[in-house]
Amino acid sequence: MTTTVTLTGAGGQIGYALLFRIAAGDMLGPDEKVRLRLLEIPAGIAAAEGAALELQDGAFGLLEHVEVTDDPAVGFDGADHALLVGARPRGPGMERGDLLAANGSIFGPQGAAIAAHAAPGVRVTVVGNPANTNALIAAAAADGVPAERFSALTRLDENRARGQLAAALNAPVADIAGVTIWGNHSATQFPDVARATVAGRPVWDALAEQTGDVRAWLDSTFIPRVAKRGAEIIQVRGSSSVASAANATIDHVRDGALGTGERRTSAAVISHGEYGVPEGLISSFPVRAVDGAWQIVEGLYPDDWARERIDRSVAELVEERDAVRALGLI
Ligand code: NAX
Repeated sequence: MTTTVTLTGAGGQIGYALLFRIAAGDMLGPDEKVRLRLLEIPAGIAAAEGAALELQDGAFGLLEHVEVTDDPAVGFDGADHALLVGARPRGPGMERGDLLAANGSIFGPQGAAIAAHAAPGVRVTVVGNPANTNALIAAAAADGVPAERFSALTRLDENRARGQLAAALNAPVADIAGVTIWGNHSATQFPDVARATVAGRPVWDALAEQTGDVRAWLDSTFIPRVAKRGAEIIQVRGSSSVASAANATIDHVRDGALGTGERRTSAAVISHGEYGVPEGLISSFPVRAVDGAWQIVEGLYPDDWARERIDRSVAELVEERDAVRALGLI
């Protein structure tokens, strides 16, 4: 079997970090051959072509073919997985409305091209920001492709949260499970540890021993650190998160494709009203992946303290949806 993977923004930083891991089999497994389609805008074509040369030099046994194009019809042709990484960053003086409009003009046509050219079972992962709303725009434009096939990345936030818990509890990160990211991939997100465990024991109990007042620690230290980690990376590294973002994308797509079993993770997927999140929003939830499809895990009722924080992030998603609706983008 050969899987066709389309990557937009393939000439960018995350693209460069992703391509070699996909070719090495980290995303779809060590037995799955891959055909790569690198979709860029004209300004990014040379960088994508350079990456394609290096892919050839990697002599990856699983990599069957690489195509570089600036034509979405060619880029999405036969795509089984579309990774939408390329996006328009916020420029100086750009208002939020301008940013949403600029990205709408990318993700709308890409959604339409996916509907027209991708494989019938295509699965779409949106990384480019604002990721949730870009996914909403792409899904709305992809006539005939169920919105359930679209997801946006909040796995980086979950991985960051697990990393912070591991550090706080002085435990191996592999022992931390069951963290949920709710809402928007933005500073309003709510990283929820209420049902998280460390080596099978409730994280909450371990944190209580460590911090005394768990909620105070979450509010003052943990939540802002996770939610603003992107800014921290920029400040320390002088450049945005790249390898960790690519790693989370690999984790997300691999889980979606190969399944999670009983393990829960987080992804932004379409709401059917679960947990009171308005229907039709692409919001982050606790999820599992079964038979190639994301399923929201129900029954993990948040308490009032968590509810308030989830509602705040969901309210931001409603605002973003209303803004793109007013712009005629959905
Ligand atoms: P770069 O600016 O390095 O690369 C973006 C690439 O996309 C450029 O090569 C550009 O030419 C290309 N591009 C722009 N419009 C395109 C279009 N219409 N079709 C195809 N390609 C197009 O950014 P990079 O650091 O790679 O980040 C990519 C996106 O990921 C950004 O929007 C960034 O905000 C977002 N992120 C999302 C994260 C998440 O967790 N959801 C975390 C990391 C990252 O911040």
